[in-house]
Amino acid sequence: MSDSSSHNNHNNDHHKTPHELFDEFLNKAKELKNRAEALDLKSKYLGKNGPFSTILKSLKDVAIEVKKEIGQQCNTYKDQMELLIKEKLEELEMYEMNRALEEKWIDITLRNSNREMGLNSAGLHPVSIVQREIEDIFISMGFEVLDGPYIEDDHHNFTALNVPADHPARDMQDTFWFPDKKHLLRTHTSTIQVHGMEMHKPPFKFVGPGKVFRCERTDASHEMVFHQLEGMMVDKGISVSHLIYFMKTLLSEIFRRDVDVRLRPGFFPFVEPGFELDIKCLICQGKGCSVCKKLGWVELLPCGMVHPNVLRAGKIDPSEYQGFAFGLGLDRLVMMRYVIDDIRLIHAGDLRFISQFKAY
Ligand code: FA5
Repeated sequence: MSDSSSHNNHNNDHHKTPHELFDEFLNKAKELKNRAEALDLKSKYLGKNGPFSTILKSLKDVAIEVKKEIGQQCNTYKDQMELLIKEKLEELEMYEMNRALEEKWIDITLRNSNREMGLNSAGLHPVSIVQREIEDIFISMGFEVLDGPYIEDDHHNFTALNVPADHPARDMQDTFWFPDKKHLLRTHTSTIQVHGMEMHKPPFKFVGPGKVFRCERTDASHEMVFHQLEGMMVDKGISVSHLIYFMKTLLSEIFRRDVDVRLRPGFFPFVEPGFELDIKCLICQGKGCSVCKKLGWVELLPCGMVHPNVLRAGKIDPSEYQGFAFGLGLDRLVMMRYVIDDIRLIHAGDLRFISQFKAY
């Protein structure tokens, strides 16, 4: 079909006058959308095999006057067409350049929204996602968020937390000591309790998230560098029921569904009474696996009522003020929430793994 129509066109071209061809050219020139089309039109009408060349070639055998007249006519049209195409090309070049500028225009004052830069939740590390959510939950309940240093002294990591020198509880957490034997990498975020009491007079309530360091053998649920989130509330008349209320709120906000937990006595020198809050392992649904060490339960949220000695070390009178504290295992919580069966995956730094996590 297209073959036969082009054939017809060709035949028709043969009989068209230079004026008709020029008219036709002008009409087509109006429709030109880009430079490629303009160049195409040029070669069709002005090229060696174009209709004007064909007419000029066919003038060989006609009378000299006719030859002159038609030849002149053709050349005038050709010159005009040449000029018109030149102008059209310039015009289209400007238009294309402006359009490209508009399309590729970059507003350098805009904030970068590149996901891979980690600037929105799709690019955040799962520990950061959960940490921020917990911070928001506690901020909404009037808590402050505090920070503390990784390098601590004996006082902040142990003594002020009712763990005097030579106390056997120092061996509960294997410590990375500095060669001066005075400084260490904090083994828990409970150091932030001590800083918090230095900074604030009661009543106060804060959370303190961060990295902690222990010289431990790694396995599916243990890392040497991991994350905890400390919490402390001190006021008049604080009791275990406050503690349980805040822990329940935290877990229901984080999991947004019923999860089985159990509270059992736990020993930590800085709390009395002390509790271990375990969550039924969500990796094996309590059947027993490498994460829960075949127990069906995962230690997640140790907590208790702040020991009077800790309050005293923080210059707070325990007969006037009471408090509760907790030290959430943040990586374990991340594992339970996203059903990750090995803590080492969380910290291996493989972006293919890390970039899968989104906030709820
Ligand atoms: C403590 O570190 C206490 N400071 C917590 C505390 C704070 C108790 C305030 C009472 C009041 P523990 O050593 O059990 O406790 O660690 C707390 C949590 O951190 C554990 O329940 C667990 O979830 C997590 N955790 C402990 N060791 C590791 C590890 N090697 N790798 C990953 N997570 C760990």
